[in-house]
Amino acid sequence: MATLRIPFVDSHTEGEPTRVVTGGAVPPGVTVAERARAFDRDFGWLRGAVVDEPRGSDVLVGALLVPPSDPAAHVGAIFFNAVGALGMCGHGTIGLARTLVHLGRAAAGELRVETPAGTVSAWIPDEDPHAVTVANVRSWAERLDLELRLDDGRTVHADVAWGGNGFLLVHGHGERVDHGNLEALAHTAWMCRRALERAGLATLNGRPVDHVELEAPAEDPRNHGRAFVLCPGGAYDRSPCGTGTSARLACLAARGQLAPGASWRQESVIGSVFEATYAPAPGGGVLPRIRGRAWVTGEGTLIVDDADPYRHGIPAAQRAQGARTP
Ligand code: PYC
Repeated sequence: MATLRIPFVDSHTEGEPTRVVTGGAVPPGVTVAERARAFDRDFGWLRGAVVDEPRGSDVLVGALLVPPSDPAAHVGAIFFNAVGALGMCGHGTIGLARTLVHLGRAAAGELRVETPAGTVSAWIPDEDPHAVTVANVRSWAERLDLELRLDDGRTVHADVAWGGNGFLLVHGHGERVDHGNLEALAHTAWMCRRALERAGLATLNGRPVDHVELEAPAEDPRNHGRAFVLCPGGAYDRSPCGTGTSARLACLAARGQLAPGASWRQESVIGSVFEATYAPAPGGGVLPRIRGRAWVTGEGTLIVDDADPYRHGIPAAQRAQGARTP
């Protein structure tokens, strides 16, 4: 019987986990975007083995290290979750940077990471063993103040924006954005996503608008905003979501509500915080910078035994109903 061994390092970024796969399979392609398409097409077995139950969960984001095509990049990374490859992942980039420091493969300074959405920089400071600042890809507001009618008759207003992934940012939803209200938040977010699909507006930049951010005022007076973020597979982001915060900066900038260089502190639904700023981007939109903290939580080897019926994960259809299901 063959046994595949997959080395990994786990971390969490402001509560949201990342599992970096440090060796093994490399999907074919030249750019990381091409490799991510090959990953989605032919490497479902690896995705399932790394992030699906029983080794992982819907919450977990994987990061597969691949060779970059951008000569300026130090490393390539395909971020992925229960559904497939992501365009970019802010919390994942922070976790990846801290993981590479932990492994002795990166040091204080700039780490450039090619992702499917473009090359981003992770700035690793000398003075703080957990912080990383990510200079994300260009982000922009595609539509502001869409009116959407939900299945339950509510009307909400929402923006569509790109932050490395496609986001629907919803205001006026009437939900309490706190940890005690997760079921209602997930239900409302799914209804928003369905309403966007009905409106025929669920793609942007050739990618799905599959992340939903329910906005709310900050609870802590030191912060500026709060959000519940529903990820494509149905899990909610425990961190404030780096690409989601980038999308929010783009909308704030488009409305003239946040000046370049001004600080925006975004709370997650569990109260963890990313600190963000932006510079105007040539060609429109913003260039976000997101600062957060990550901790390495484990390292080891996944064992994928040919005799194990769930070696490539438990298929979604067989998993318990609940968070994944609208
Ligand atoms: O931090 O960008 C992010 C992210 C995307 C999905 C989960 N986290």
